[in-house]
Amino acid sequence: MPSLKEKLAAQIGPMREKVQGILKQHGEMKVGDVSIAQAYGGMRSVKCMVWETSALDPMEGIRFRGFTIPELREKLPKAPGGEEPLPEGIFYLLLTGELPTEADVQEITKEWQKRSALPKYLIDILNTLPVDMHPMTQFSHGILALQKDSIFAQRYTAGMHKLDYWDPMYEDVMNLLAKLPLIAAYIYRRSYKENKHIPADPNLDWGGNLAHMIGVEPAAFKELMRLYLVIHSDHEGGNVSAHTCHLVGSALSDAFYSLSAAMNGLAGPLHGLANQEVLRWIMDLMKDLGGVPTKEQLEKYIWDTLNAGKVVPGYGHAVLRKTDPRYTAQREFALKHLPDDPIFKVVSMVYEVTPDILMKHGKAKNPWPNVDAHSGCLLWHYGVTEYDFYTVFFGVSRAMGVLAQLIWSRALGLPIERPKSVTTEWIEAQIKAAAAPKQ
Ligand code: CMX
Repeated sequence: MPSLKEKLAAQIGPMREKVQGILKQHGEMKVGDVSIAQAYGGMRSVKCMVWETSALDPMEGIRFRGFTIPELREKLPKAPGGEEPLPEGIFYLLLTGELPTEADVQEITKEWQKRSALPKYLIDILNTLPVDMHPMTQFSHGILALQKDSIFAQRYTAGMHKLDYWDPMYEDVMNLLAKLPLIAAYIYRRSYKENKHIPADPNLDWGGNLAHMIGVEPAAFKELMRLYLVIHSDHEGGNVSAHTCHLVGSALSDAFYSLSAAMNGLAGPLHGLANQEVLRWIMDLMKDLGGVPTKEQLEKYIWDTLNAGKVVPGYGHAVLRKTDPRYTAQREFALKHLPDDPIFKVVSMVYEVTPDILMKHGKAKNPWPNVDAHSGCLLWHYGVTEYDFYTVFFGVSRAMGVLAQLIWSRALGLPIERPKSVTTEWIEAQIKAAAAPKQ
């Protein structure tokens, strides 16, 4: 059986040839135009980036290398006795485009265990941070600190051929992914559990170990972690965390610089931080309304949120135009494992009433829930109630997608990103020129 790295190495040559052929024969073919509204409006739908690992359809939702979430829940290898897919399997798929065997997945588990030890300097740096610093800030610091040991940066300084970039990038990515659950758990336990830490269990997989080191032992929570880490891993290339990783990496910044930057984008409330905002909003709502609200109370609460000029967290999306399949997967998990949980009840009621209200409100292009509308209630159910931490789980997962793509970006020799910006003055001049009578 070829190792993951050997498999990847064998794919890189043919893929390089394919891309070079496309560029040579069709490089001038147009794939889209950009309007003034898109230039001012966050570049929505502008096709200007290649992202191999996943693709997002507005109506259907995400496909990872062509596979939907239900397909992956069925086809990816599971932990012994488990029903949810192992995150190691999605990483294999994202990187190679092929479904892994049980043996492929076990190899990754072992490889990540081997590379997982946190260096003392990292622990020392984390220990200097205020314990009440937001966990995402601590997480970003931790990832950045590991840059000290970047193999890519060392090999670049020593002098490396362009065609070899992918190799040390692969090594850095594997080292970084191996360590992320330990960094996350370290931050969680120092912030909320009196700095008392739980060592990794060498018999557990990557996701199961994260659950274990957080300190939540029920088997169902390990299953939740595995599902969570799979479904949050990638969402094509244009979202803020993915695009940030891609952009920073294009300057040949290594995986540590690139992922740390990506995490700073994920920490924004319109992106990954929305998962903590959802739980904060639900907790405030339940406090104000004295528990699970009536439908009328909930409708009024949502209108009050909108009328106060705030967003309903967990609803809307820049690309999706229907319920996010990542939401649906989590709802299925809740219906199976925690159907009577009061917060799940509120989440379900919010799902019943919010889309209609957002449609009446008339602003959001997508009134349906996204991934973040559901994740917090599952974590809360198993006792992870510190919702400021939730985006770190998202970050551990998102690292797999953006770093798999980062390896491919270096393998394909994608250049430094440098789109063209324009001024309002330039735009006005274009409008004037277009309106002038033709000579
Ligand atoms: N509640 C209230 N208003 C909303 C809204 C919501 N959930 N979603 C969109 N809108 C508003 C926008 O703020 C915007 O208002 P203005 O015209 O006043 O600026 C208007 O509707 C149009 O926005 P849009 O084109 O539908 O949405 P965008 O592509 O600009 O933004 C998103 C997408 C996700 C940032 C937005 O829907 C939002 O803020 N949702 C709530 C936060 C959230 O759940 N984010 C997580 C997204 C998933 C993820 O990345 O993790």
